[in-house]
Amino acid sequence: MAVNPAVYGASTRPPRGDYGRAADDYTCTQDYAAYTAQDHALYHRLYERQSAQLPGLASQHFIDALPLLGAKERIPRLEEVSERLYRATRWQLVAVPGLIPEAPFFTLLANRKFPVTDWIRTPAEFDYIVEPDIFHDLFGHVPLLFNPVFADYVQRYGQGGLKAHQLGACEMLARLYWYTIEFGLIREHGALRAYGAGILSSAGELAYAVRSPEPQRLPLQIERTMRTRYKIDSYQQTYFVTESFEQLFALTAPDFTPLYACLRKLPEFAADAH
Ligand code: HBI
Ligand code: FE
Repeated sequence: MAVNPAVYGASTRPPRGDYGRAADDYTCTQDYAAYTAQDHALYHRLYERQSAQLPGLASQHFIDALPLLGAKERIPRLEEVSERLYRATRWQLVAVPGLIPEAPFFTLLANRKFPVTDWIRTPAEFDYIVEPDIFHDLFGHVPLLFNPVFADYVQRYGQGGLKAHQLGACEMLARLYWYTIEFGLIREHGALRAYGAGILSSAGELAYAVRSPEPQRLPLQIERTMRTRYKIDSYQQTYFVTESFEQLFALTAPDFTPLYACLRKLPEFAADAH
């Protein structure tokens, strides 16, 4: 695939969407030497901006685990973080070229391997990026994989995903991912906090999700999340609040097969339905 110089500048790293370098399971190697000084500086700026606004807004589990990512001044080596993570919860990190199809994505999660996109956004995308990049995947997702209960939840989600794939129910299960792993809120000591990676890696949505009177916040309920559509190009209008990671894990214990059959007959909720 040709490199678009307008997007990639002088960087020698492979372009986003270059899946030619990926193995059959969609994993690739993190070409660490290809990151430019500008790439590392951008990671540092993103990290500084996000970490400064965590107190009072992010889950304490997330805040406590964040330093385990290592130095904030440069893009981490995935292998180093992976080794630390493996010692903590037996999860590993693998590099991927970007979004991958559902079946291989679920297979990795079911095997306690978290796919991390290996490229970083451009400086022009400092405030907003459509696809996940290494900052979203690492900063947003990896800290909570150091939490044993949350880590088990993500694995169980992957196992459920493989089953949903066979049942043609990925859309319903993807909503559960969206409203928990990406945009979940949690109540900690009576206060609302964010644990979803999409919120935690967003410059503006963190304060909005936790504090704004605008969006509605519903108690986490599997049936309702699976019936609720979501927007990918704006802040969420509905968030779901869990009481604990234990509750999250317990809610996903049942086999969803009969639930999918039941939900197919029910109407969906719009992203902003009350
Ligand atoms: N691939 N790399 C990557 N990261 C994701 O978050 C991701 C994906 N493929 C599929 C996918 N997410 C969604 O279908 C999940 O909801 C279920
Ligand atoms: Fe994500």
